[in-house]
Amino acid sequence: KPKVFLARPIPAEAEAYISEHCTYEKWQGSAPITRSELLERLEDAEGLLITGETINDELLDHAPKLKVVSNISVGYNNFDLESMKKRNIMGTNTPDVLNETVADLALALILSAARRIPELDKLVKDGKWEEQDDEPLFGVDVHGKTLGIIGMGRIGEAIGKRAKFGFNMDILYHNRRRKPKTEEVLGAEYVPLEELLQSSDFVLLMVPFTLETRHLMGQEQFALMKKSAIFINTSRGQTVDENALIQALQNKEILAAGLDVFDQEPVSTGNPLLKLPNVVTLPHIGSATHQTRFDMAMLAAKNLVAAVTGNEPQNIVQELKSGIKL
Ligand code: 8YV
Repeated sequence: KPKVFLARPIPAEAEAYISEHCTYEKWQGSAPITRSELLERLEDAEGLLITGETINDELLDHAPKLKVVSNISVGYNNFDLESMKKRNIMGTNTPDVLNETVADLALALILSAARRIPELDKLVKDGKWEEQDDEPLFGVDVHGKTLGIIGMGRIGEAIGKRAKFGFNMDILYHNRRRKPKTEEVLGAEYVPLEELLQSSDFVLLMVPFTLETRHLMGQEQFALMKKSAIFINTSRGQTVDENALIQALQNKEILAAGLDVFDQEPVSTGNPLLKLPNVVTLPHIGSATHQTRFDMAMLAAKNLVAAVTGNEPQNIVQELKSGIKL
């Protein structure tokens, strides 16, 4: 049986599936595996199961037998695609199973920021109920407003559906390529980024993090947004110039933000974003429901097993598809 290493704990069912087809070792530490601990465990591994650990030359030099890295995550910005390509290492991710769950969370952030739910929650718990009727604590409407989605992939579309059919919002979008079918389903309008920023009441970022999307939102982009607009990020923190976001919020160039992701994670407690009352923060939990994390782990286990047993995994990432020899 091929040998694999599981660098993260996974549900028993996923582990049982792997054990039917592979011999495996797993990280059993109480804290997440460190880089050096990971590098030490790779000598015999033909397959590696991870969530987000950087896969680059350094790691691959320690893994002479490796055929596949299975990421329990749809985003794979942790893959150094060039080093994987030159060594013919397969990389897989877990698309689709998390679309609806991440979309639910995106709407939660929109609603939380617009209706100031964390601020008001705190107020109630602090015994200041009477203050809730003060106009300074009123929110803004979500229904009937314009949502601009930057990155109309599968998750973007699931968000658009909720906004359109649940909240009667108008949808603008910007994407690498147009999506005629999505335009039809959502009545969404494809617009240049500048127009999206100028015309949206809510600007939501749902792009993968790549060289092209790094700091996609910077000073110039925030300056184009309406002063009354709310910014939501459910993608990757590095797609935003965080200092520019902080400035835009502090200078009231935009109204508020809802963030599931940060440039540095875990976010440092000194980050000014955490001090702003009009910023709703979450610890990167877009996909974190019991069911969805289970489904992601199962899918990652299947991708791992397929690759090390000579079959084609369902989810080889696009950039690594060509040139893979099974
Ligand atoms: C991560 C995510 O997998 O799938 C992604 O791209 O960002 C998440 O679902 C999750 O944070 C793992 O810890």
